[in-house]
Amino acid sequence: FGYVSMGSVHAGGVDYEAVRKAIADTLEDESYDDGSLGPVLVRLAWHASGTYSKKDGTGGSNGAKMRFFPEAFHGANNGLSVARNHLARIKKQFPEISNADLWTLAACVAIEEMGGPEIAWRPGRTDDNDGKLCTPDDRLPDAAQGADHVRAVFGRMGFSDREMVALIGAHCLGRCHENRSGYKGPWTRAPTTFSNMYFTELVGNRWTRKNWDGPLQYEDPTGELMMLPADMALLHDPAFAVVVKEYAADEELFFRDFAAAFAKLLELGCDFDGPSTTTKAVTAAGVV
Ligand code: DDH
Repeated sequence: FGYVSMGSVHAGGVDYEAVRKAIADTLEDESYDDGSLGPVLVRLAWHASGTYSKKDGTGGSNGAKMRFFPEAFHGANNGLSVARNHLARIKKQFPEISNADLWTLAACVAIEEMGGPEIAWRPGRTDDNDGKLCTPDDRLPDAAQGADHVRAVFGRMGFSDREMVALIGAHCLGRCHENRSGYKGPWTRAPTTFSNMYFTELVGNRWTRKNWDGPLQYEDPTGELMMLPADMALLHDPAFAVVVKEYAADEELFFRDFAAAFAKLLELGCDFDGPSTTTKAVTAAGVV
C-alpha cells in the first residue's frame, strides 16, 4: 500500500499503463457473446467486491478469493471462469500485479473502453493463498427478489439508495445466459456500450411477464430485451424510482454517480493508506 505516493513510474514493480493497454487490447472477441469480454469482466469485479459486509469487514475484492473453493463454485459466480481465465493470461504477462488488483482494474478499463466514465482506481490489494476467507454463498443479490432484498444486500455493503440504483445501472452491459443464471437476454440493444440505456429502457419501454418455462423475468413487446424481478423492483419502489428517472433523463449525472459508487465498491474491505486518488490524479503524478 502507499505505492501511489512513492512516485515511481512502475509502482510496486508493475507498469499499470501497460497492464491497462493489455486489457484494452484484448477486450474484443468476435466469437464471444456480443463481441466483447467487457461485460463479464465488470461482473467479475462486482462479484469479487460485492461479498463485503461492513458488520465484520469480511468479503470484498482483496484476496481475489473467488479463485478458490468454495467461492469459485458459488451459484452466483457461474460463468465468471471466462473472465478469470482471460485475466489469468494477462497475469502471465505481468506476474507482479496481484490478481485482486488485476480483476478490479480490468473492470475499470472495460467500462472506460466501452464508453463509460473514468473510474478512480488504485493498486494495493493482495492475493490470498487459499479459500479460508471465502464468505458464505448468500452475499450477492438474488434476482428473483424485490426492493427490500436489494436494500438489505447493498445496505450490508454500506451503500445508500442512490448508490444502489447507480450501481445496478451496470445492467446497461452484457446479458443473462440461461446456462449460467437461468435467465435469458440483454437489458439493452447496445450491450457492449456503457450508457444510461438501462434506465431509459426501464422507464420508457413496456414490461410484461415472459411466458416461458424459465424463472420469472420480464420482456419488452419485441421479446428481445429483458428485466429481472430485481430490476423491476427499482421501478416499483418509490424511492428507487425517483433516482431511476433522474438517471434516465441525465446520462452525465448517472456517469458521475456510477463512477463514484463503483470506485467505492472496488475498495470495500481493502485497507489502503489514506484517501482514494482518482485515476487522473495518479496519472498526473506519473504513477499509473
Ligand atoms: Fe448483475 N446480473 N445483478 N449487476 N450483472 C447479471 C449479469 C450482469 C443481478 C443479477 C444478474 C449488479 C446487480 C445485480 C452485471 C453487473 C452488475 C445476471 C446474468 C444476473 C442474474 C448472469 C448470467 O446469466 O450470465 C442482481 C439480482 C443485481 C441486484 O443488484 C439486485 C451490479 C451492482 C453490477 C455492477 O457491475 C456494479 C453485468 C455487467 C452483467 C452482465 C454479465 C455478462 O456476462 O454479460
